[in-house]
Amino acid sequence: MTDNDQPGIEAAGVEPSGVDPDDFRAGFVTFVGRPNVGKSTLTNALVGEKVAITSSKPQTTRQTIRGIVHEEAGQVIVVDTPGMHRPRTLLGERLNSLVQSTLGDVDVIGFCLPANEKLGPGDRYINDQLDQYPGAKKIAIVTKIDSASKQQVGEQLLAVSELRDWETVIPVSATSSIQLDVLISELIRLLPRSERLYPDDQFTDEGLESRISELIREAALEGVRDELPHSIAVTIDDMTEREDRDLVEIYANLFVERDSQKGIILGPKGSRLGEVGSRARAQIEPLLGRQVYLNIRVKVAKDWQRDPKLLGRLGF
Ligand SMILES: Nc1nc2c(ncn2[C@@H]2O[C@H](COP(=O)(O)OP(=O)(O)OP(=O)(O)O)[C@@H](O)[C@H]2O)c(=O)[nH]1
Ligand SMILES: [Mg+2]
Repeated sequence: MTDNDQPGIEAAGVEPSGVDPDDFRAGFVTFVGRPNVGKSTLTNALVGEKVAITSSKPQTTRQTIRGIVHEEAGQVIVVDTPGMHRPRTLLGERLNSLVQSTLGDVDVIGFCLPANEKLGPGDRYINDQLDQYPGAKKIAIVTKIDSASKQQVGEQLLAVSELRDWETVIPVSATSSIQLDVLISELIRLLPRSERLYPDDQFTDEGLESRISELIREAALEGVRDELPHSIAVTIDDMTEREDRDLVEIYANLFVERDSQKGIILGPKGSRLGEVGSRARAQIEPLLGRQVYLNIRVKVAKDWQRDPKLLGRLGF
């Protein structure tokens, strides 16, 4: 029990909660790491709302997405980024440079490394890149500790500690909510004193259309294998509120790179696409608070990941 919990005893300038309003902190944090290490899942868990899509396929995230964590002591703006990797396509190169341009602007970089995989060359490559951003404070986050043994977690913490002089190293699990409060308070501690940067009720700055196209892509990623996840892109053609009914009509395009992939996405008699549509709708309806009619057209944009013109049209 602190003094502030006792009725009538309040230090000057300190609110009953013990938070000094003059010490409010706010700023930007970016999670970086290899694809699939859990950056977006962690972003969502901290924000408390799904602002970024996640999947078991590497390279799920393709844009920087801001999620806002509101706490009494501060506001953490988490910038979720694509995973960094050795690029094999023009898309891969664009994603890496997107991450690099984000890193130059943030207060804190959180390097995510999974507890259940030994530190490898991909991690060392990213760690070396971090030298280019002396302006950002750097912490290491050992993710997915629920899926590793105590010994594995211990060994990973040790290995990670040796990479550089981190401000702190924190083991967490986003899916089992372990140590997320510790991570948030450490992040706030490392941010500059600042006014709130976003209104209290805002959790992301992603536009609605972009969130919807991402939810469709997430639904389409489920159950596809090999190269196909990378080949999927989704755009929204049209979104119309029906005046005669409480309904929003959404027309989306789902792009793949080859005719053979189109067949896989459609499935026998279009059954697979139907499942993708209902999975996506189940997520979009609560987001809009409305009933949704969703029409997804599957189109081939040949080798779009390597085609500068098509990449531009798809928003990269
Ligand atoms: N067991 C466990 N799995 C997790 C945890 N966090 C994420 N995952 C899983 O790891 C996979 C990848 O998660 P994402 O959050 O999409 O990973 P990412 O780092 O954003 O991946 P990219 O966007 O592709 O770079 C998904 O299947 C998640 O469910 C965790 O704390 N524990
Ligand atoms: Mg991601």
